[in-house]
Amino acid sequence: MISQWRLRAAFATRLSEMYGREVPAYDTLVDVTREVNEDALRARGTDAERLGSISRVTAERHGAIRVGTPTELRDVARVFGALGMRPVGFYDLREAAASAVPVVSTAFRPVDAQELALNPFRVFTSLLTPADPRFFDADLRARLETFLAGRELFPPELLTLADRAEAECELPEPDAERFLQLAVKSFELSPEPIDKAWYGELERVSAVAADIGGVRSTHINHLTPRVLDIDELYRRMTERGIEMIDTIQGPPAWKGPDLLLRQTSFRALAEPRALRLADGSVTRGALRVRFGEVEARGIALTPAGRALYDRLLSLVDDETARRSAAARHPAVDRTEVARTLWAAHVPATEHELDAQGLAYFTYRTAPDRPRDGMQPPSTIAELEGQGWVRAEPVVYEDFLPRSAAGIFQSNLSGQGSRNSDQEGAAYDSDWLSGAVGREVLDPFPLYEHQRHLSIAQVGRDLGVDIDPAHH
Ligand code: OOG
Ligand code: NI
Repeated sequence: MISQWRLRAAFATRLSEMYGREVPAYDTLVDVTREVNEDALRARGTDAERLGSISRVTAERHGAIRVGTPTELRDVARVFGALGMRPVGFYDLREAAASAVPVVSTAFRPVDAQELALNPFRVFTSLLTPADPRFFDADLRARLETFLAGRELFPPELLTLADRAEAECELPEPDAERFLQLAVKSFELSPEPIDKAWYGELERVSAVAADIGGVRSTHINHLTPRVLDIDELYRRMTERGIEMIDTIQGPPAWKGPDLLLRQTSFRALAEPRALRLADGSVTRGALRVRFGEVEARGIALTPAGRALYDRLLSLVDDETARRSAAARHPAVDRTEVARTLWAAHVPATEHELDAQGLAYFTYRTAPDRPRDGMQPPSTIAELEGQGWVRAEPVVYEDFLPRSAAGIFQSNLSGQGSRNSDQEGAAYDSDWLSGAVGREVLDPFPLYEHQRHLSIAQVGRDLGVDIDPAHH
């Protein structure tokens, strides 16, 4: 029998092999990532593993896919449900991006700590919003929905196997093999010719809309390895002559602990695709859609920490705009502005982040705790201060809407178009839960739950009732 986590790990590995064959630059990215991680491990020792063992980090990937309809999204949920992955988080990229990105998204991922430690594979999944009149008029919407209703992304055999794997939490070896083959195949780039006029019509609205609704299948858009030093990775990729996007999204490089998520990518590559012309003939063309992303993960922030992060993002925007307006020289370095603001507003140690309730930590009983028969104290702060417990950071397992929009945007060929006179269609997490047919989970309680479990365990270890409040 192949358990869910083994199925998930095997799927991630095979997807990686397939994507490396399709996009050779991805293999370069993975090689450079491995080198940077080995160097980080040499330089920083066990500290480099503070946010996950090197075996977890080396295997860690997130993919990105894009689908067109709620029905397709439901099938995606079945395929990932087989791998023990659930939809977590709601991201509205229509609002976060300046160019036309008519999608709302979630991420499928494992939710409990044990499963995440075994293999944290996750997939950022975006759903097209044809009902948003800022992007699609009634006529285009109708034709788009008809087109989407007529395609099948996943063969029924795959979905049947997926349902079984999810219900039984495992599959017998031959079925697991069949499941993996069919699942990986569903995310390959299709050789089927693309209707050039239809693709072009959608592309004028949005390159993302064309990538989703202009073709008859889905594909993996990128597969992202995790790196321990993203600034170093950016330098080394650039040295190798690979063109990177301008920035690293997310928090700036700074002297404090890694927080949330930092991401960057190499630019979308022109890939040969067969195009069908109006007269029915097929010609060779090229499309720039898929890119290579890399990420560095940090500590998960609490709602208060996240509010601080969001506030800093807008402060950075305002301050950059203010300085640009005042400067004769227009190139104000946003990164520099961000660094200064971070240093001024964010506590630079794990201990302070925890003490101020800004980030999530779990606690475990210290092996060298006092053994003098004294009664342990009952707050986390005292237990930690007196050497009874150690705090360990909880890694951020999710995404950031503004970064995601930045990643989408810096890889789009055109801006697309948006009719801002129209009122946008409203979507939220509940709507998406309805579309996907499963509850889209809020990430914060998941982190909170890990924290609580650890506090309960410490309480049992030490025989005390611990107050779970943040310090
Ligand atoms: C998804 C872009 C966002 C991330 O890691 O934030 C993303 C896409 O291009 O489909 O992958
Ligand atoms: Ni991504």
